[in-house]
Amino acid sequence: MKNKEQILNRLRENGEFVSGEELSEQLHISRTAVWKSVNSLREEGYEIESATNRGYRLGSCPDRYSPAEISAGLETEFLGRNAFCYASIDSTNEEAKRKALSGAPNGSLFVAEQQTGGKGRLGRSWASPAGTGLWCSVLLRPGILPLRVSVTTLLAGLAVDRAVRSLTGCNAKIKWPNDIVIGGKKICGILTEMTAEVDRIEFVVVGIGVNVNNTAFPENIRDKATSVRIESGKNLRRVSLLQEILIQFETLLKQNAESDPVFWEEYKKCCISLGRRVGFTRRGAGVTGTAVDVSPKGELIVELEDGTRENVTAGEVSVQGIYGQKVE
Ligand code: BT5
Repeated sequence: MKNKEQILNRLRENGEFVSGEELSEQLHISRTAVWKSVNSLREEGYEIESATNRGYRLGSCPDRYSPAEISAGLETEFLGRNAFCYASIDSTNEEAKRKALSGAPNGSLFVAEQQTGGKGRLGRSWASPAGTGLWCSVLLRPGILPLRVSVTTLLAGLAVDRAVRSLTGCNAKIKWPNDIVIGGKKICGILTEMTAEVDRIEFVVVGIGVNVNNTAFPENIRDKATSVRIESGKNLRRVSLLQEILIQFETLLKQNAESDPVFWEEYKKCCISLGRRVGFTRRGAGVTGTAVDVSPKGELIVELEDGTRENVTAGEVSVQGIYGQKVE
């Protein structure tokens, strides 16, 4: 561990003033080295108070993604324990896949301040400007996956929903299968990708994009995108949101939530698609109906005009009347 990280840990653990002498003794470095590290931490945005004869005390920490910030107070067992942070990257999903192929462990987290090639489903792009959002991916190896991989997206969706609700009090809803919306606009999208051999899943990457502190959006998504900041009026610490999502997601994964009716009850309560008109394609033809339920496999159950019901998997389903209109 670098001097800087060790000093940060000591100050964080202690919470009060720690003398330069104590730090230098504990870490076996000179007082000058302590002082240099403190200054370097200040340059990174850490507020570190110093007082004669008392030493240094940690004030606020920057809202920047770093392994030290992410792991501070993170109460997970494996999710996010191994964190890779980038100032800029093409796509955290792509990076997660690259690192998965070179052996990154289960639960590894990839997070970037900015993505230059952020992706949505079906080749769509995901706007990922610097400094405002949470653009991250987690790598899951088979042991921890739900029986059906598609359910993983739903678990991640509920984890984000719970985290946003608990940190902001906003009435965040899930648009089946992979969007989180507040007041009719999208704050989050989830992209789950799988790498498998004929009979065996190698790994799954769950990419989560949340608009956290954005105050404006590009023209093409302005009427359907919003952010936690816009909806709650609060500037949320992105690292705290990330930690809460990781805790919630890991809890759901470890509980095998999809085999528990209580999970489905909560999911359906949050699912804004139910009771709405939806459109999807069946054998190349457009079909419309009303979404009435979600199956235990995570499919959307749609009632067609003739009263028959169809189970729709997460392919291309459009839910009408959500974006661009207020939904309570
Ligand atoms: C999604 O796709 O909603 C999945 C988005 C996943 C993004 C994360 S970020 C971290 C990880 N790394 C990646 O490269 N991706 C994942 P989809 O349902 O296809 O929605 C995409 C559509 O949402 C676009 O066509 C736009 O209309 C709209 N969109 C793009 N950027 C947006 C944003 N920042 N906020 C809200 N809507 C957006």
